[in-house]
Amino acid sequence: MTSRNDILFERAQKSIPGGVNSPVRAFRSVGGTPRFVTRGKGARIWDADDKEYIDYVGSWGPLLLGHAHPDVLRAVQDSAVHGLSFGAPTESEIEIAELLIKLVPSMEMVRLVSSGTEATMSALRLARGFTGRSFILKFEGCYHGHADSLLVKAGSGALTLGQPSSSGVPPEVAQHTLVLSYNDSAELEHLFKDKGDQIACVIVEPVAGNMNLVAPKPEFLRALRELCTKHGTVLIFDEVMTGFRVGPQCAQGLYGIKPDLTTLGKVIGGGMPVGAFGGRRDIMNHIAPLGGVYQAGTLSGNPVAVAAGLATLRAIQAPGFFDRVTATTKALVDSLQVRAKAAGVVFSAQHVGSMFGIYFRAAPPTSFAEVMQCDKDLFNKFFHAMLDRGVYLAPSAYEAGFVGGAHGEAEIAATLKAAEESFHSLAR
Ligand code: KE4
Repeated sequence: MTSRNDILFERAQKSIPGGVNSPVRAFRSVGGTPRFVTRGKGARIWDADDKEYIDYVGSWGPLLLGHAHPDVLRAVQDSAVHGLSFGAPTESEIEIAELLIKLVPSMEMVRLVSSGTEATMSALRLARGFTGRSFILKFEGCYHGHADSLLVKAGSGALTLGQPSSSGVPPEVAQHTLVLSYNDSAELEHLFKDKGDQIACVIVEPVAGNMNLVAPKPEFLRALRELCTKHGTVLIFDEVMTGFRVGPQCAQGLYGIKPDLTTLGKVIGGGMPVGAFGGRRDIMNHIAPLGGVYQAGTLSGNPVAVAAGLATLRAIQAPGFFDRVTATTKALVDSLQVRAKAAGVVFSAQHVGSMFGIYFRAAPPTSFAEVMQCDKDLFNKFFHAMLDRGVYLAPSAYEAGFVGGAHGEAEIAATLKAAEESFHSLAR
């Protein structure tokens, strides 16, 4: 019988480029037909054929609480009955701003937007306006959304599709984007010695999650902080993915490094469109209407989206939440490696908090170059073997995976059973 996913995908491609509203969803690198999701509950989602999957994508990170969490649904419904959007300030925006300032160590002021891309794009403009400089520094394989300046050697969907530097970005723009290797402190020292006083900002994923997961070397983050301080460069931690994902105080709390600005998204909206940028008050005071750096948004701080975000941020403060979700992720990662070894498959895995990486390579990569050494074909085979067995991993070798509070012993046991069978199917 023809799958409804195939029928829907064929129909979608007639009206939507690639049949999707975000490229990485198209299964282009893993092959096959994307699953059209009809509903989600807890750690599980169902596709158009009503097939059930244990979900490790979680909408690419936002669903830390799991799908359709009752507290979040109630908050959305309670807000929506009073209207969807006003284009005027609301008290809930003050509440989420105060909560983010309380939870994020470096945040003194914060502005809400509607996506991670808007957050990073705005933070970049703010850093350039604050310093009067034009150069920005990013790292190969890191993805910070699709603003022009940032689509240079980017990760995530750009890397997945094999076009890390997007067409359509004028050379005059791209030339101001400097790119170095993630985790390479020597390159960093050399560049800052040469150009440090011309660099407006460094934007970095404090734990890289868009070239698969690459953990930071402690000396790398320290070098970034020291060099930015020395040269008056704004250090931006792009915590759109790591924010409240790697720990209760984000990556900056986990590693004890204070950036000057932080960008957030995903978890802080709980599945609804919320992004944010914030940090030092003396920098944020340059944002309109206070200062000369313009930034705006019709739906910024949307009350229904903020209600979902507030409910999520409050629910994850529950005693033991982060310990439990981190322990579950560790158990998954450790057990996957045991099963791969038993099947004779060259495989490694690691996690930071509740985000994890799996690699068909003997050891977790510590750089973009090492990520490129992973066996992508074997990943693709493993992806489909797991999908067939009801486990939904990210459809790309260059993405991280996510465990949420709804993943329990049953989900982990079922995942490991599917993995054992999948690893053995690879070895054949
Ligand atoms: P959005 O504009 O997609 O909300 O956020 C962009 C962004 C910024 N910074 C980081 C560190 C990010 O990971 C992202 C978005 N992440 C990808 C997944 N790797 C979103 C998935 C997609 O593009 O469909």
